[in-house]
Amino acid sequence: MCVVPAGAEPTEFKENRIAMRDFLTRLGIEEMNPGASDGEWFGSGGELESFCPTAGERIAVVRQASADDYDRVVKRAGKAFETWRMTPAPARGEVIRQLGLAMRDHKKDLGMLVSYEMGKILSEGEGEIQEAIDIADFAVGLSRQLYGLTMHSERPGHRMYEQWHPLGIVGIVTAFNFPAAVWAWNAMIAAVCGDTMIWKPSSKTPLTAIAMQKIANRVFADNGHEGVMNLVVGRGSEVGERMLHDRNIPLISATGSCRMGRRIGEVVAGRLARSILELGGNNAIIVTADADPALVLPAVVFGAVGTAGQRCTSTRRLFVERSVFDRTAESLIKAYKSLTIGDPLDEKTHVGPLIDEGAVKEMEEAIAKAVEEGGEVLVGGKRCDRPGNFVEPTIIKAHKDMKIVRDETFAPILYLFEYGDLDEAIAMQNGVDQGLSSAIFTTNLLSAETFLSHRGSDCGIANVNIGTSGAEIGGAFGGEKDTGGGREAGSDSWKAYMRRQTCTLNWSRELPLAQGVHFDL
Ligand code: UN1
Repeated sequence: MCVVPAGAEPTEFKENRIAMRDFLTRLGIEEMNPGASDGEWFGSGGELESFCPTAGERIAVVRQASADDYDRVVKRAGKAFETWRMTPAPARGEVIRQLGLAMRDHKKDLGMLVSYEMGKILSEGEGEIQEAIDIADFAVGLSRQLYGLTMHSERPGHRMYEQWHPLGIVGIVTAFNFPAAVWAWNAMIAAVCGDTMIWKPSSKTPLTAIAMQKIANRVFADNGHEGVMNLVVGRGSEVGERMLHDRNIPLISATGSCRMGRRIGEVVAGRLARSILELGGNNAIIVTADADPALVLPAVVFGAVGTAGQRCTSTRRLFVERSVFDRTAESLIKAYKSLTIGDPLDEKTHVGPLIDEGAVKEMEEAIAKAVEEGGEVLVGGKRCDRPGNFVEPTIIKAHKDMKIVRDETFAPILYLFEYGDLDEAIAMQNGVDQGLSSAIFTTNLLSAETFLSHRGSDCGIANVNIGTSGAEIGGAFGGEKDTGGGREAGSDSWKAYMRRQTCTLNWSRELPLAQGVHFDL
């Protein structure tokens, strides 16, 4: 089924690679890049290579940050905080407005870099940069709306209100699958809130981080605010651990696996600091008998195979009502067979490669386990017979006793289940440890509202007639249970990046105590 463009050899990408050097140059990526920046670029740790997952060639090398480099960055971020927090929030928003414009100027090149380094298709690469631009726009507006409440005091001549102050240095840990946008969710909001920050990107996608940081450096330097946004490319075991334990960092916002999040949550809670955790998902779509098949098909296919199944929000489980099961399965199999797998920079491609060899192995293991547990591969199931980390998007007919369906495998595997009534489908959907995203396809109001009710989906995101992935930045993004409970991006997620202060002001000439307490001297 693997529809791969003819001549699928690494040399096939040669032309692209030559064109590519141009955009890497335009983004300031060189053969050898320092990976730490507080406005200046430096790095005295070991070398890290970045590979293109499509053809496996080395794109460039990064000189990582050592523990000493990390300390230098923290110092600079702390110093920048002293002036940045005193800069009025709308003036901070103005810098982010300029950063949004600068990202617009480089959208095409950045989108190509994301696609080249991470392997998602070009349209999704550009979409990711659009998401970064969108959150910048959101943050600009927010910079004039960091509202606190006022309360009526129970005491005469007293006024009570709350205000929001910047928190300090925020640590941002991001994953390879969204190497630009998830940083932007955190960075743009943290910046207008008056925080400075240190970004530790995934070691699988350091170049996208360096390109984004270069743009940020330029904009912040033009405005005389170096050191607000900082980058540290380095090993989790070195700089990552140091960051977790660092009492200079009151908030760590991290995206990654549940295992990683558990470690971060424990360490950060151990020093009574805060974390925002956006961890694994095991997202499901429920298709009722009255669902519109014209919506179901593209939503499920994009949800399950978009970004080659490597989104936190990817659709991993599909529950289809018995009477429409065969019809739905057939149309999905047909659609999967028509997918073009190949160079993500080719506009005809639907599915690019997985990030690395390890991801291919994990997918193969998950499929083998599913078969062992009684699952039936309906389509796909194998790695593609070509160089690179290409795999066939796979649908497995599953039953609810299978253990593997409880795991998040970062690959395009869709487990297909048949169900009888909606309560059963909702119970199966909620019956996993993760709780990020969920969706129902139905034209029945009662089914839709049941799904959205307190006894419906237990996830942080619940959609009707929309797939599980591709959330807009305007809402709060995150999930429940093992997904970690954090919220990033829109709505009032900004509150996590600030400290709340409740203020009571006495403008009378008396000193009454609250709760009617008397204490006469
Ligand atoms: C992620 O996979 O970590 O909702 C983020 C989506 C994107 C963000 C995904 N807007 O699919």
